[in-house]
Amino acid sequence: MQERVMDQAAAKPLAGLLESVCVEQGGEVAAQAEEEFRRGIKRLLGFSPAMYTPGTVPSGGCAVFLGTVSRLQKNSDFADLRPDSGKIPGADGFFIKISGKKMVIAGQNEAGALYGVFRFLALMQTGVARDGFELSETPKSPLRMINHWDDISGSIERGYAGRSIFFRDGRIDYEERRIADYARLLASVGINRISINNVNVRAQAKLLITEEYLGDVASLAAIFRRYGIKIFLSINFGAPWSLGKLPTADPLDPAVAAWWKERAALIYKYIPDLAGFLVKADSEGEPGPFQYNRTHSDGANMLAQAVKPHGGEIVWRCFVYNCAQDWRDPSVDRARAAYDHFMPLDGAFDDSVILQIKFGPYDFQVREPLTPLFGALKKTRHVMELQITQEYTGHQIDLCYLPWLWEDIMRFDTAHGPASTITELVGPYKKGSSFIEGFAAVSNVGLDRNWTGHTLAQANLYGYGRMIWDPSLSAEEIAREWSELSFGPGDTARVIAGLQMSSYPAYEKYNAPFGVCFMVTPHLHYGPNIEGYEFSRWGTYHRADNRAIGIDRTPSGTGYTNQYSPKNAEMFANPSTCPENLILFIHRLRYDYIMKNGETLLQNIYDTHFEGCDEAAAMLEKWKSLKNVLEVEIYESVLDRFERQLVNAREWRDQINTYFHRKTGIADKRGRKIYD
Ligand code: GCV
Repeated sequence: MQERVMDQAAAKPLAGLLESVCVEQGGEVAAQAEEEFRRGIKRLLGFSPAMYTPGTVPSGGCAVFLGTVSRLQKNSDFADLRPDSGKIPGADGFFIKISGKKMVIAGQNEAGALYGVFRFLALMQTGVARDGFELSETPKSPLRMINHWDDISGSIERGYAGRSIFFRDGRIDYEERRIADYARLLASVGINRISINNVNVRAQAKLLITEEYLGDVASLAAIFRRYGIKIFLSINFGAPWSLGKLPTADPLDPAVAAWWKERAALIYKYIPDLAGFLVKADSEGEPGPFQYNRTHSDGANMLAQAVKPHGGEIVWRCFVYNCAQDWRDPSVDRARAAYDHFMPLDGAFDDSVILQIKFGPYDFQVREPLTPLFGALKKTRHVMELQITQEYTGHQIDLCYLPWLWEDIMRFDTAHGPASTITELVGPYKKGSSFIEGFAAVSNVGLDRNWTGHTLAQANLYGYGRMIWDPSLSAEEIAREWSELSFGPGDTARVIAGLQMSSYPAYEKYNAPFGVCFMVTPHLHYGPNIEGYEFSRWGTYHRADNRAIGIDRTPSGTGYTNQYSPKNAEMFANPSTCPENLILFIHRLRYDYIMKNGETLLQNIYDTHFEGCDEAAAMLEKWKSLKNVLEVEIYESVLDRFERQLVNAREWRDQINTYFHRKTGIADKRGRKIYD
C-alpha cells in the first residue's frame, strides 16, 4: 500500500542530511529500525534515503549512522560513543546527535536503536530535532507491558473499540498487517511486553497452551518479536486438573509441579522467547492456591520453577479480595485486601516472580489512593497495573485523558524514606529497595478503524508508553506531543491538547464525588447507578444515609490508613490533611462538613456536578470550533462522542444531585435546578 506523504514543514530543514544512511546490520529488530527509518523519512519528506551497510558506503561517505552503540563504536569515530563519554545510554536506551553534516542514532541494544528511530522521527516532525540537537535517553521502567483482556471468542472484556485484533470464534485469527502495525505503534512508545489473552482464562482460552493453538501463538509472537516485544500468555491456575486431568492443581503436589514443567517445556519449544505467564489467581472466581490452603508464594513459585529454566517469568496479579462479601458486615474492608494478602509474603517469592499491583486498592476507579504496597514491599519484584481501556472512565465515549491521573500517581510520595515518590521508585529491581520495575496496563485497542473507538483516546495509549518510559513527564507535555504528532504543530493541536487536559477534571467532577467510588451502573460500568453496588457482594459500599456518607478507614474504622507509612497514615487519617479529592474514600463525613473552600461537603457535591456537566458542554462547543480544519470522518465521529458524553454527564449530574437532595432535603444554595 502507498504511504501518504505528510509533507510536514517542521521536518524539512533536515532533508539534505537524511539522503544517505549507513546502517549497522544486526538481527531482526535492527532490520526493523532500518525499515522504520526509511519508511518514516519517505512519509515525512517524500523521498527514500539511500541505505548502505558499513562495507558498501560510497566514497563521499554517509551523513547518518544508525545502529547499536557497540557496533558503531567499532565502525565509526563518534567521540560521543566512546565508553568514557558519559553519553552511553542504559538498557533499551538510545543516543541521538545531529551536528553539522553528521547525525547518529545509537541504541544501547537493537530495541534501543528502534526506539531511537521512532523518537527521532517524532522529534523531527515537531521541529525539535534540528542541527545541534542531542539526546541520550534510557527508559526508567525496564518492564513496559500491555495486557489484553481479549477473549478467544473475539469479544473483549471491558473493550470499547470493537472486537479483538487477535481472536475470532474460538480461534487465533488476525490480519497480519494490522498486528504488525500494532506492534509498530507499541514499539514507537517503547512497549516491550504484551499479554495477548484475558486474565480470566475461560473456555477454549485454556487451550492456548496446547499444541492445538501453540503454532498460531508462535506466529503471533514472531510478529511482535520483530519490534522487540515479547509475549506473555495468561494461564488458568486450575489447568492441571481442567486440562491435565490430574485430581488437583495443588501447587505443592509434585505431580502438579511436574505437569507445569512439562507443559512449559512444550510451550517453549514453540515460542523459545516467551516472556512467561500472567496469572489471575483466587480472584473473582478464578482458581488459585487458596483452594488448597496454600499461599500465593507457593502458587507463583511453583510456576516460576516451570518457566525459569527457559528464561521465563511469572507475572502474578495482586487483585485478590473477597468478592462474596456481606454488605451488612462493615468489618470487612475490600480496600485492605491486597496489602493484607501480599505484605506478609514480602521476600517469599522466587526471583522470577513479579507481582502486578493495581494502582489503587479497589479497581481502576476515577480517583483512588495508591495501594499501600508501593514503597512498602522491599524484597519482592513488582510492577504497577494501570488501565488504559476506559472501564470506569467513560468507555471511550466520554473523553477522559488518563495521563492526567497518572501524573498524580507518579508524583505520590509513599513517604517510606527519602526519594520515595512513585517517579523516584520506578527502576530496575534491587533486593532491599522498593523499586517498581515497571508497569502493565490494560489495552484500549480493538478492530475499530481508528484503533481506540474514540480517536482522541489514542492519546491514552500513547501517553501510557511515554509516561512509563519517563515518569517525570507531565500530562500536559504528553498531550501537546500527541496532538502535534497527530494533527501537526499549530492551533488545532493546541485546542486538542487543551481538550485533553480539561477532560479528566470534568469527568471526575460529574462522576462519583470526592473519591467515594462505585456509584456506577453495575457490571456495565458506564453511567450512574448510585446504589447499584450498595447491597451487592463486591465490597464497594458508600453507605450514604441522610446525615453522612463514606467509610471510616482510619484507625477508628477499618484501620486501612495504617497500611501506609507512618507519615501518610497520619496524613490520611486526619480529614484536614487528607487530600480532598480522596476524602470520602478515607472518611465518613457529615454533609455539613466544611471543606477547604469554606462550603459544606454537600454544596461541594452540587457544585462539582454542575461544573463537570458545564465543562462537558464546553468541550463539545470547543470541538465544534474545529469543524473546518479537521478531516470530516474524525470530526464527525468525535462530535458524536462529545454529544453522547454530554448526555452521560447530565445523567450523572442530575442523578447525583437529586439523590443527595432527596437524602438531605437541603437545597443548592445557588438555586440551580435539581430534580425531585
Ligand atoms: C478481567 C474488574 C473488571 C473485570 C476484570 C477484573 C480484573 O473486576 O470489572 O472485568 O476482569 O477487574 O482486573 O481482573
